[in-house]
Amino acid sequence: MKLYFIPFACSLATRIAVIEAELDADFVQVTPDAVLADGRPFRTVSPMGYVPALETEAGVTLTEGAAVLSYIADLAAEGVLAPPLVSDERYRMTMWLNFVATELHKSVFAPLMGRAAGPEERAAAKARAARPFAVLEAHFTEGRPFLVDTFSVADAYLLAVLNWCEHAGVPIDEWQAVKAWRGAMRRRPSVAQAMAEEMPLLKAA
Ligand SMILES: N[C@@H](CCC(=O)N[C@@H](CS)C(=O)NCC(=O)O)C(=O)O
Repeated sequence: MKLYFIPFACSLATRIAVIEAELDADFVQVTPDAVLADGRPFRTVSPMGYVPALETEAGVTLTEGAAVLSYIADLAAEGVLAPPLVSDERYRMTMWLNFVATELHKSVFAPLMGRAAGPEERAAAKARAARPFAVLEAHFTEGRPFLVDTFSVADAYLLAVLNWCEHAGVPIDEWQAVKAWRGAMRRRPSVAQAMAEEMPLLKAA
């Protein structure tokens, strides 16, 4: 399995998942020119040009973090990266994957991470943080260590996105339970290892 990534992008979640579940994967870094080592444009793998993207030797190609992470979760032993299939908790994990993708990643962080958005769009994106962060704050204030009952790929995705708060100017200090959860998650061995592996790549990029 090949996993296409950019250091400290949302694709960090796939590295956390692979480490957590002790799976085998070749991580392929997508460089800013988006041309792969064999000369193919990355868009031949991922039509939007986005990471994460997954390719298997059996010919499966997937994009969209929620789908890629669900696929990886199903490769792992049951209960390691996701609740059992067809359980209520499994649907809750899917709910959270979509929540992170739409309400946080694209709605709040995407306009704040690049340079394309002007001041008005940036201000609107920051304002949109209040509602989803309040939902997370309520969830973690109740003392829950994870988004669902056990660690899952949804936690990995949320952590990858929350890592961007400082760079994006999203004031995580306003949501202390979310900040504390991020700190605890960063101490989880799979997360610490994934971040340590990508940090030198980020610095070199
Ligand atoms: N809809 C995609 C979005 C993924 C996405 O935005 N990926 C970013 C990194 S976090 C990316 O690849 N950006 C590269 C680019 O915009 O060229 C998903 O949910 O996976």
